[in-house]
Amino acid sequence: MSIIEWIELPDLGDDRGSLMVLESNKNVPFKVKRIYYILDAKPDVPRGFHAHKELVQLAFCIKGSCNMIMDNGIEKQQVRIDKFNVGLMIPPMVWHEMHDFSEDCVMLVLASDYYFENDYIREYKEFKVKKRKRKKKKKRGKKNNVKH
Ligand code: T46
Repeated sequence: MSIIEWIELPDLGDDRGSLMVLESNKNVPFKVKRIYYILDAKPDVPRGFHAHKELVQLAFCIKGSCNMIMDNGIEKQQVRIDKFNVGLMIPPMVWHEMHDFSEDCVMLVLASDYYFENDYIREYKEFKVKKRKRKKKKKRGKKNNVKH
């Protein structure tokens, strides 16, 4: 399964301008509990460098653009978020980094939970260890479910 999942919003606008709508559990595939935005990010100062244990997020550059590196511990991909109506899903346990912000970039992020610093894994080594542990646990679960 790809680590890149885009959510595209239809533009409900008309000749007065564009209009985009985000609705919990409808076109946003989770219940939104928090919204934050990032602006005036410096083009040469990357951000992110963490994974979340449980949090699910959806990120749009409603203005401008930036690169996002997505890394699930096995596969790593870089995409450019550059359409105001196309957001990138950030699932749990995906290491993500934002690079090369355009000067006009306004990033809007919808999150499935309130802010808990405890949910962050900010050390790449720790992220890899946790991924390995989860993989082993999943394998064990599958083995135990095998019918003989
Ligand atoms: C993410 C990427 C895409 C809060 O107190 N409440 C909040 O809701 C947020 C988002 C941040 N903070 C505090 C935590 C830090 O002391 O604000 C400070 C800066 O946050 P951070 O360094 O985590 O910012 P980014 O841009 O590296 O990451 C942010 C989000 O934190 C993160 O969840 O996935 O954007």
